[in-house]
Parts: sequence; structure tokens; C-alpha cells
Amino acid sequence: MDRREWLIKTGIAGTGLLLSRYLDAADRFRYMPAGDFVKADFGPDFKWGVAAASYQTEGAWNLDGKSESNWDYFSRIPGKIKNGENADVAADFYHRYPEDIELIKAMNFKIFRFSVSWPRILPAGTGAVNSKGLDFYHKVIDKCLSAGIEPWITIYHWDMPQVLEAQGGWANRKIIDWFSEYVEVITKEYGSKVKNWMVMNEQLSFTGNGYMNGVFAPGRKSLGAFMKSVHYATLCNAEGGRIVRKNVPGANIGTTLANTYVEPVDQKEKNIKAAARMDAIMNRLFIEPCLGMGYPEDTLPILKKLKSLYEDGDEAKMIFDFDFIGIQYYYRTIAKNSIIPGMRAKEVMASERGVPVNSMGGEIYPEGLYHILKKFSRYKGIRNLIVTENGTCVPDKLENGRVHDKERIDYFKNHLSAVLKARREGVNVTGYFVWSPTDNFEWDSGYTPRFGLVYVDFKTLERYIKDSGLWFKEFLK
Ligand code: GCO
Repeated sequence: MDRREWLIKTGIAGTGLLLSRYLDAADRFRYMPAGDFVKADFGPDFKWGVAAASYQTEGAWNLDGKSESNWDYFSRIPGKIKNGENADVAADFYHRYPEDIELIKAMNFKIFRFSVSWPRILPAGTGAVNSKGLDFYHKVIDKCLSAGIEPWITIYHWDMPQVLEAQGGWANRKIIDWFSEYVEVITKEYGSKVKNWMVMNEQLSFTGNGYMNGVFAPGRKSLGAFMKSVHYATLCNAEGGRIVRKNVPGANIGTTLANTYVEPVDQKEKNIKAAARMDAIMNRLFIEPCLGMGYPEDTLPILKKLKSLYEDGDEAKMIFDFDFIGIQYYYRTIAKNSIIPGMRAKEVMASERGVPVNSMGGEIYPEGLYHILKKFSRYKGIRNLIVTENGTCVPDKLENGRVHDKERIDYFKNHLSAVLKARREGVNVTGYFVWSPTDNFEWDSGYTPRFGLVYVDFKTLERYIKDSGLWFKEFLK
């Protein structure tokens, strides 16, 4: 057993924060080289899927009765989106879903995770249901089923009717009623055909980036609004789960969380503590209340402010009776102490550290996925983990109808190797979904970062399977 293996076995490495005390970069464990594992190593029931989201792919922003979403509105504010882009057309999934589902099938995936656009279903946010909106997802679901692909629905992947955002969105407690109504409608509508449901996509991303950093819709920069959005999103997550449970017999219910592996920049006490505070926000804030542990306020005292938002019964209502947790991992975060109030920690950017990065500047660090899976497996209440998103953006070039994205293939091999290592050590990780089947609209970064297994020419909207898509086709066959 080498030093690293020993650290992992003894659980020392599992704390993450202590690891770099013992290991320098050269010691990092090596992943199994290409071809050293095969699909069968993951077991016969392992779930292989791809993941996408409504606003990022559909386009058709004002067709067939859909109302304006918070992102439609936000993307029109000058300066909010790179190059002034928006997702009015996106990948035109609204019209091209049959082709895209055929492509998913051609790459030998068995699951398609997609989200439902709330403003397509309830254009006024609540009240009248738009039957054409309902029809669209029936067609998507039916196409999946006829292609032998299991549809997995994300209920909320960040697009809400602008009419509700204008009333405060996630920072208004009424969101609990608004959201519950929406969940009632779609679970009753699709529950007989769809058994796998994820209530939310990355609460931290839409609350933190939307209400605190202001880089996502609705572009607010308010600690107070952020706190409210955290608490109400926590309540909605659990309540959404209860509604799915009630309306969909035999449902498999989860939610998906943003994750990053946090380590301190060095072993100074103050930086270790800063990393712990950052970890509390980035990895613990939304899972711990689901488990009845409350918010991680011992590590991050500012979270005590959340208590002032509690109403009678909230503590119990925050508990989420889920079947699985979706892990969404892209990069590692290195933290150091900072005097900025609140988290009192800041990130040491990958660019300052000279490490491999994706085209958005996130560090490519496969073993971080292994550590996150181990970390989550240590929560007593989590029975089942699925990697519901993992992927990378590369400056792809289309050449004679081909995209030679070797970097992306290596990324997948190394991250799959990390998943397998966790699985072999007893972590109950039961699936892996790639973000994303096709290139699409990457929020405030617009169309520049390409995450797809399939290249989309955004001028013609034609699709081309990249080498990474062909790699999966072979690997999954
Ligand atoms: C997210 C979302 C996706 C992103 C993906 C790549 O996690 O931000 O779920 O919508 O596009 O993660 O950044």
C-alpha cells in the first residue's frame, strides 16, 4: 500500500483538508490508463445518462404560449451575457428533440435527464395551464420511451416565469406556494410515464449567483435576498419531494447539488479554517438541512442569520425524504483566508496556480470527484449517489465534419476512473450522467464554452458527433 492508499484507507485523506499536508502534486494518485476499465466494471445496473436543461437548449422562447422567463429577461439586460447573447434559439431542441434523442441513443446512453420550463407550463407563474407547453414534454417523453431511453425530469433548472421573479422570485416566501403548484401540475401530468424525478438543479448556483453575486438571473447583489433564497429553496426542495412522492407511485426521487472539492492553499491554520468555511457553503449548505442537520452554522456562523427567517414548523419541513442525491462535479477549489466579511475565505484561482483548466478556467482535477463521492457517502442518511453532471468545455473545432476532442475523452476517462475507484471502495454510486448531449447556452458565458458530446453549429444548427461522443458509443456498447 503506498502512502496515498494508506491515507485514504485510514480516512485521513477523506477529510480532504488534510491531504495536502502529506502529498505534493507529484504524489497525486494516477488514474487507470485508457482502456484499463470497461463498462462492465461498473456493474450491470449502473445507470449511464446525459443531462441537459430547458433554457440552455430549447430556444422557442416565446412560442406556443410560453411566457418570458427570468433568464429571457435577464439576458436582454446589456452586459449580462458574454457577447450580448441569449437563448432565444439556443440549440433549438424545441424543434430538434427527435434528432437529439436519436443522437443520445446512437451514443448508447440509456437515460436522458432534462428539465421542464415552468413558464411553458404556467405562463402566469400560477393559475392557467398552457396545454401546448404540456404537449411539448409529452412529445419529448414519448420520443425517449420509443427510443428506449429513460426520461429523467429535473423540475427546476433555473428558468422561472419572469412575472414571479419580478415579485422577488426565490427571495419571496410565496415561492413555496408558487413552486408547489407548478410541481403538482407537472407530476400529475407526467407521473404515469416518468418515474425518475430531480426536484432541483444546484440550489447554490441559482441562489448564490442569482441573489448574491448578481451574475445569474435576476442579477441581485444582496446578502439578505441570498439568505431568503437559500431558506425558501431549501423548503421548496423538500416540499417538491413530498409532492412527487404523493403524485407519482413508485417514484425514484432526488435532487442535484453543485459540488466542488475544496482544499486549503497550504496548511496554515487560518487557511484550513477558511477552506472549511468555503466547504460549508459549497458542499454542505443544501444537503445538511435535507438530512435534518440544519444549516452548517457551526462552521460558518453567518448562517445563523437564516434562523430569523424560520416560521413554525420549518425545521421539520426542511427535511427531504429522497432516494438519491445527484452529485455535480466539475472542478476543485483552492481556498485561503480573507478579511471579506461573511465567508471570510476566497478562492485562489486555477490560473494563478498553473494547473490544467477547462475553457472556463475551472481546474481539471479528477480525484476531486472521488473525494466528493467519499465525503457524501459518509452522511448516514444518503443511501444512493448518482453523478448527475460531469463534463468539460474545450475550444472545439469542427474540421470536415469531425471534432477531435481528445482532451474531453481524457477528462471522461479520468473522471470515470475516479467514480470506479469510489465504487470499488464501497461508495454506493449508481450512475453517471454526462453534461451534456449537445453544445448549448452556458448561462452568463453564452455560447462560447462547449460542453457537448455533439457539436452544434449555432449558425446552421446542424449537429456533429464529436470524438468524445464516438468514444462513449464504443465504451457503452
Ligand atoms: C450547472 C448546470 C449546468 C451547466 C453545467 C456546465 O451546474 O451550472 O447544471 O446548467 O451548464 O454545469 O457549467
